[in-house]
Amino acid sequence: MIEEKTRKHPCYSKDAHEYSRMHVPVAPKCNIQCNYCSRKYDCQNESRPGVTSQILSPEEALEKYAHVKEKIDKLSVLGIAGPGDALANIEETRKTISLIKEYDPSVTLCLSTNGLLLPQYAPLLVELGVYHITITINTIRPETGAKIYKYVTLDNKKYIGIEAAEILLENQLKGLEYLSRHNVVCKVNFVYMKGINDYEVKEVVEAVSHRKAFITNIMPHIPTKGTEFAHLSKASLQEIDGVRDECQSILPQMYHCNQCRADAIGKLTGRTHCVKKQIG
Ligand code: CLF
Ligand code: SF4
Repeated sequence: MIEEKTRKHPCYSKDAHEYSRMHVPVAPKCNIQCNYCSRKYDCQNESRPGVTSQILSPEEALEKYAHVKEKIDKLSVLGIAGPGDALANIEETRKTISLIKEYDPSVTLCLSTNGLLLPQYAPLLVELGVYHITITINTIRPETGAKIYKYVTLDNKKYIGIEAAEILLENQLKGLEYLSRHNVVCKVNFVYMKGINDYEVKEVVEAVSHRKAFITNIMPHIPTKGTEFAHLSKASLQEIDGVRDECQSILPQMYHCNQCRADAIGKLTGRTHCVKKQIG
């Protein structure tokens, strides 16, 4: 059943291009601050910067899903990808999933998260039947994490620096291990930031491969005005493809990510950021 769902998931299977995914923007809050993210926009761990999504309540999300399901043929996936973190808004996420699953039991449920709350909520996600989960892991080195994350908030306490990065990393890896053990098909996103984590791609792909991730999605950081990392230069399309090619022998790579917004609907429109023919 999960294999069949993966086969029809347009992000996880390059051949599933005739299938559509629909995001519902029900998760506005976030519990960390990435230095490449402006809170004015959607979560950059799955989104292009510079776009914002109107927040929906779980009931509105159901209404929209029902409407779209009528109109779009082969809508296979319902995803929650922000605009903040799906798990930092667990009540809204849980309710949305429950309502939509009740309405359409055949739907494939998907979400993306920074992973901070996975140790707490991974069992709930498994119970809810979410078998496709994306975790963004940008480094496995706490000293690099301290450069990427301004702070991490957990149990009403704010952490900074190496301590914050260690907490986030530990939870991401623990979460990935738990989900893999429970047959969840995990994708790991990596935001490739020149001069920050560009020499760490392989070690991240290796670390998540050991923990049974299904695929990695190496995405270019898109510099955003008003963020700490606005000054970083953007990797070229060829550079990103080159890194993906290098990592192919470790784990399958995604070559067709659209870096969607939190309210994206429809088929993946092809390679928005890369020009080379898809080989993943
Ligand atoms: Fe959405 Fe993400 Fe699920 Fe896909 S997107 S939560 S896995 S249903 Fe897909 Fe969009 Fe790339 Fe994400 S193209 S940004 S990888
Ligand atoms: Fe922004 Fe997403 Fe990072 Fe939260 S996890 S700070 S929404 S990029």
